[in-house]
This record gives sequence, C-alpha cells and structure tokens, in this order.
Amino acid sequence: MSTHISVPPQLLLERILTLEIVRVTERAAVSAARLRGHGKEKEADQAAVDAMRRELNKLPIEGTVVIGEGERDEAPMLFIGEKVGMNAGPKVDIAVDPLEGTTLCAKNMPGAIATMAMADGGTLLHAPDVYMQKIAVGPGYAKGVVELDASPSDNVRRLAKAKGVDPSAITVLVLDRLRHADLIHEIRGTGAAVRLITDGDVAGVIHCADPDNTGVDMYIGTGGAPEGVLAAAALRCIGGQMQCRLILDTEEQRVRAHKMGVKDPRMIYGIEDMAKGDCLFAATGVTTGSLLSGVKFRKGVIETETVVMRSVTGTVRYIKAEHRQLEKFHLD
Ligand code: VTB
Repeated sequence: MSTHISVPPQLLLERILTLEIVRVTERAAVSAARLRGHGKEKEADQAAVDAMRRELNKLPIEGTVVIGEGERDEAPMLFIGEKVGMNAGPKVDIAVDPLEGTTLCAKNMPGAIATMAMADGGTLLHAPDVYMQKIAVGPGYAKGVVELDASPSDNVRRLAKAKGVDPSAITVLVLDRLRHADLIHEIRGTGAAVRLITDGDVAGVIHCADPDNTGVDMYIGTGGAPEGVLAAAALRCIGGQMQCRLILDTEEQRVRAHKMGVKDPRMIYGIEDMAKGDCLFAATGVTTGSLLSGVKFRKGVIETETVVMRSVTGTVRYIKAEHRQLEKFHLD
C-alpha cells in the first residue's frame, strides 16, 4: 500500500528551498570569514557578495534582487533589480545582506552575519538604501503594544505593563550612535536598561523574539532600511511586531523611493507591509555573536552555524555544518 501525501508544488519547492538558501548564506559567510580581522571592509563584503551570487545562481528560481548591494551603476553585483537563479522555477523576491556588519568582520568583532530572505515575487518591500526608524518587540503581545510614534519612555512603560514587570526589568537594544544619545537617555530615565551594539541591527531585531534567552525585550532606533526589511522577514517567520518609517529627507531620496514604488514617504510599515507573503530567512555567523557561532576553520574542515526560518510553518532550524573539500568543488 502506498501513501500519497499531496503537497502543492509551490509549497514543496519552497520547502526544499529552505535548505537551499542555507548553502547560500554558508558560502557567503565562509568567504567573508577568510578576511576577518584584516581591516578590509570592502574586500570582505565583495567576497561575500561574489559567493552569495554564485550560490543564488545555482537555485531553481526566477529570482529578482529587491534588497541588494545598491543600484546597478554603483554595485556591480547583486544590485537591485538583478535577476538571479537558474531562470526556472518560482518567481521570487530576494533580499540580501551578504555581510551584515562589514566593520564587525573587518575588526573581527562579535556579530557579523551573512543573511538573506526569499519570498513570493512582488511581496517584499523595495526599500531604497536610506535610513529607517524602527521599533520591534517579540511575540505574545497585543497588537500595537508599542508604537513608532509613541515616545520611547511611553513604549518602555507600555511594554513593561504588558509583560507584567517593572520598567527596570526591561532591556532595550539600541545602535550605539551619537544620533541616539537622547533616545538612550530617555530609555534609561524610565529605569529600563539599554544594551548597545556597534553594528548589526538585523540580528538586533531578531533578539527581541526570544527575550528569555537573549535578555532583549525591544529594539528601538534608526538604522538601514535594507536591514529593516530583512529583519521584518525574520520576524514574519518567528512572530513579533515591528513598525518602521523610511527617512527621506532630501528631494533626491524621495524621488528615488518613489521610483521604487514608495507612494507615501511618511508611511509607517508593519511587518506585513515589508514582507507581505510567505517567506524564508537565513543567516550564517561570520564572527561569533550572541545569535550564532562564527565560521571555524579547522584542519580540512570548515564549520558553520546557520539559522533558517520559514513563515508558513514558523519552523526555526539551527544548522551546524561541517564542510569538507570546499575548494575541490569550487564551492567557496
Ligand atoms: C545600520 C544598521 C546596520 O549599519 O544600517 C548601520 O542597520 C548604519 O548606521 O546593521 P550608520 O550609518 O550610523 O553606521 C549597520 O550597523 C551595519 O551595516
């Protein structure tokens, strides 16, 4: 007797792609990790870009890069609009940050990752490479528990109340930048703690999804818009809330954003506005951080750690891989 499980082809393929995208971020991470600590941000980034592009082009997809390394003329690879994949298979949007935290990698500091998201064609926000205001919390709270336009102190108090704790039991993650001095001061004024990071707010936002383990309840601050879309794709898989607004303060930026489909420059984007459909998200550690271990080069074996998430099921997998003979197969 044979059992027949019918899975729609699109879903089946997407299941397979979940593991395929792990290869993509793994290779990017290994290539970048070879340049850890050499002070060469551009070279490390380029190595990750080249590896990621090579691997993306092996996938059975008709992919379009919607969040990439920049516009076509300034970024020769993985530019916004670039077609990737074998030009066969589902039409998908691709968001990449082949080396999120180039400075972290160049200085060999914790938290650099290689990351990407994949979603049904036309479902990821096409965000220009500008700054974005962001606020994020993990799952389990009523919708709107915190809001982008509420004051930081108000948001801390609202979150503390919803969590049933005193504000002093709340920790907020913030990028350590001068522009955040007032924000940090106001958060601390409520009694809450601030955890500062020098770079890497994709991982920063993901930390909010598991406060018991990460000790982080909320992310607030201004960072890159591309990183915002990647973080939204991750939260779409694991749950949580996020609100963001593009910072378009020059006419040139507004025109560029408009060309990319941004109708209302003041719009507040929720997770579903940035990642509308089903999506996959993967990140591989380049340097060891609180989310992932970095690449380890051992004799004859390269070890990687990757987290891969799928929104359809909400499954989160941590994949530790041992790679042998990467050079022989021209895979890195
Ligand atoms: C942000 C953040 C990134 O760079 O884009 C930040 O989202 C840029 O801010 O994770 P600055 O221009 O102030 O450096 C990262 O930290 C790293 O790319």
